[in-house]
Amino acid sequence: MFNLILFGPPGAGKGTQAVKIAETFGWKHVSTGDILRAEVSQGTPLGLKVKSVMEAGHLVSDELLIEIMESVFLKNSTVKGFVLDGFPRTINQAEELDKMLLKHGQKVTQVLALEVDEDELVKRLLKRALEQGRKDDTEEVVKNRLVQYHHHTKPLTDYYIDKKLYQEVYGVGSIDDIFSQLCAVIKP
Ligand code: B4P
Repeated sequence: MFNLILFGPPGAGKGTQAVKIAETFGWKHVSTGDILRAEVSQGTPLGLKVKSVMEAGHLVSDELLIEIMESVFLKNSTVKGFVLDGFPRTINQAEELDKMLLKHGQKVTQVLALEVDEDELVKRLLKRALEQGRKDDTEEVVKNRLVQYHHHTKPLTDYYIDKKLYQEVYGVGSIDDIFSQLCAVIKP
């Protein structure tokens, strides 16, 4: 099983590229952001719990995310690979992911990080706010999401560099060009 983590700040294009990678390689795309948004829109107990946290641009608790991911792995034990988009986002999540995979005789295979400068990230997310009206794409919340990223998620870079799994891909340019660069470095 190929376990690819697509890493990067909010707005880096993880979701955009993860869909294309999953389709091309026949892997399962798992976006924790999409999973949580679906819970919110369906008004489930989990959705009610996380709605205000997400709308403020904060991270949902590690406990909940780990529970969600455990059930994703259990339900998809026969897939050829996963493209993880938006998970892990904290060191604790990364450690728990390693443990979860180990239980099934698996490990993280590769971590690809999309590198995009902050002005471009803010521009993209504010554009999406106009187009899609996502509640966490307002200027104030976007700034908070970037703060959360630098504080909680960016430190994962060293975690994966130490494991020799981490590779950067420049994430500015056309979606197709970035996709080609990603495909060139994915080694299934
Ligand atoms: P996510 O849904 O993961 O939100 P994101 O980081 O903004 O990534 P997204 O996939 O939306 O952006 P993308 O780069 O694809 O998370 C939302 C919230 O859920 C978090 O804030 C948190 O509260 C919660 N959450 C999720 N996972 C969690 C976890 N593990 N732990 C705790 N909490 C968690 O695209 C951005 C925009 O750029 C799009 O409009 C796209 O069309 C555009 N774009 C993409 N590529 C482009 C390119 N090359 N050029 C121009 N525009 C481009």
